[in-house]
Amino acid sequence: MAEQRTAADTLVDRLVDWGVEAIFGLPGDGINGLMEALRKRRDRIRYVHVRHEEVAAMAAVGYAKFTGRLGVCFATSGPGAVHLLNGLLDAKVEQAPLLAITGMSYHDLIGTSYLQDINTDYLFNDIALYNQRIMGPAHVTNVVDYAVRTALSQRGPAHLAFPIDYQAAPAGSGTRYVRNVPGHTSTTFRAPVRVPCRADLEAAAQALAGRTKVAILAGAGARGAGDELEAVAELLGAPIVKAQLGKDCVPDDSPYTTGPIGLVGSLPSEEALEQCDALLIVGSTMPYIEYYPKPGQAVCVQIDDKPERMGLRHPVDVPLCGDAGATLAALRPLLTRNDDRGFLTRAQEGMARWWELMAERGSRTDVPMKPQVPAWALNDALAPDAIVCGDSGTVTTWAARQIKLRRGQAFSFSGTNCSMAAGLPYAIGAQTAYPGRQVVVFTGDGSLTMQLGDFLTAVQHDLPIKVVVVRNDTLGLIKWEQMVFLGNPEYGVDVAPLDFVKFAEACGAKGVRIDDPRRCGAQLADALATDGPVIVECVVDQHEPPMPARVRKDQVSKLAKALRSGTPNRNRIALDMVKDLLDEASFQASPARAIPDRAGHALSGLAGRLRNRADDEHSE
Ligand SMILES: Cc1ncc(C[n+]2csc(CCOP(=O)(O)OP(=O)(O)O)c2C)c(N)n1
Ligand SMILES: [Mg+2]
Repeated sequence: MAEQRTAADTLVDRLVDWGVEAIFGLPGDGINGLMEALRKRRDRIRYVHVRHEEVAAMAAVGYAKFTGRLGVCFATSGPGAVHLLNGLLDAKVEQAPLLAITGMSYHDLIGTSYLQDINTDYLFNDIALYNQRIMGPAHVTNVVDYAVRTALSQRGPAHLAFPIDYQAAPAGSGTRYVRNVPGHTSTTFRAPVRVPCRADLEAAAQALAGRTKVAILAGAGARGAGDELEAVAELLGAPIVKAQLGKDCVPDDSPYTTGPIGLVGSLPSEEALEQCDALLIVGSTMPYIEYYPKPGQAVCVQIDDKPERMGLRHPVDVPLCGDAGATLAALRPLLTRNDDRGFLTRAQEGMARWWELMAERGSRTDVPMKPQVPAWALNDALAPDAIVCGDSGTVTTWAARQIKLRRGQAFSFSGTNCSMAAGLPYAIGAQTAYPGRQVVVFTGDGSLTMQLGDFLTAVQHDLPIKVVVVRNDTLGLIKWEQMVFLGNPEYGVDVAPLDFVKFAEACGAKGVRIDDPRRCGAQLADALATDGPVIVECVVDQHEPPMPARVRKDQVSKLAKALRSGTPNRNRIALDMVKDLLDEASFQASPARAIPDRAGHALSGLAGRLRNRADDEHSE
């Protein structure tokens, strides 16, 4: 007897028709009907079995971010669906096209306190851009098509709740209303190419004409538009300041970029936005509003494909609603060349000094090793087409500043959603999409231990992901925020030390420990050249401060207050800061450049006293 086709078969076939090649999830009795359909199509759609449903959704986000295609995930009803939630939020905030499928109670037991009974469509109501409950086999194709189209066109999460009994029901069973004509919807999607009208482009060109200090702020929306961006930067003599989500829109060694901005930013980026008389924003709503030019300082042209985002962070004179690449290409011929190259030249000189400082911080030989050292060493170890997945924490700062991304390399992290533990899941998604590329996670010990079980996903699926974990035994970023933003002693941030090398080995993978800065480069290069998944544990100085490029007075006084009011290891922290200042005194891009010689002598004396006290502190 021919096998009966189910409604779940209809759903999975439709996903295959949409070109879906991979799906991330974890089974349960609420979704086993879908599992059977996946099993039967395992040669057409790759099922990646994760250890936690959040990772399934985050992996789908990573897949979407690095491919521009739809990411798909699933979970069982109740707790499985709840676990997916943060990944859906990530897709929404980070604007990644995602389809989530969740199981739901039997259609005629919904709302009866049945096993794992939660209305998953209600649960995702505040997050999903498209959110429907499948009402029977005849409903499946219609909602799958619309869900996929919505996720792709609005770049966000769509969700389908699939009652258990409907999943396994015969595909042709149930009622079909007469107007629901079979075959009336199709797998049609063509991404529009949006270009603003000629009048708007001319207005933008006019607004920028004659300006001699133009800065460009580029974000995630500028990814893939790097050539156009650099061509416009050349015409306008404009430095490109990059929001961290746009780190790979132009390479870090482009002569036009001043690198990152915000708390994790560079001094030349800060100066460019502080001094510019015109601002061209391309695909960015970078959230650190205090780093934008002051309202009224600069004429502003903003390119974004979402009109509601115009003027979100900075007043806009000419909004250009369109795609970054196409809009820049249409704008370029209308622009007047800025022959005054002073602003760009000064930014380039500033960047040369900034890279000297980054090299100094990245090559220090102190023990414990400085966290900047492994980040800097990655520059020699990364493959030309490496994909780097970052994470939330002080690690964001080291990745933003020390990793000098080259043309052909890609980077992302959970930026605006700023979720911890996105790095490994994003890498699972990226490596699934690109089995032949080097995929590297740069993460913290807090983040990695949040989803550590999913290192096994990499092992199980032969995903040769390299996890570089910065081990400082603390939730470093929060420790510094408590002190520098609030003036409070650190509290509740210790992370119990874990031997990641043993953990990797227990998983059947390779583990490498790096604690000697002099051997860091060679060890990292070896680890990245090893076959299969690897965890590289970098043991670092937990007291190294992730200071902004320019330190404000109130930050110093808050920190002093925190140290006075009982922060553990306060002498060690103070010693690290004083030593950093002394080491960097001759670097123009360092905050230490402003310290007069006489104060330098006093600081050396202070360092000696702090060292004694720190030793006592250690033996207390
Ligand atoms: C899911 C989630 N929980 C909490 C936070 C707040 N948070 C941001 S960074 C961070 C610490 C990260 O620690 P770790 O991974 O060890 O990196 P480090 O700061 O030490 O470099 C925390 C708790 C968050 N962003 N996301
Ligand atoms: Mg940490």
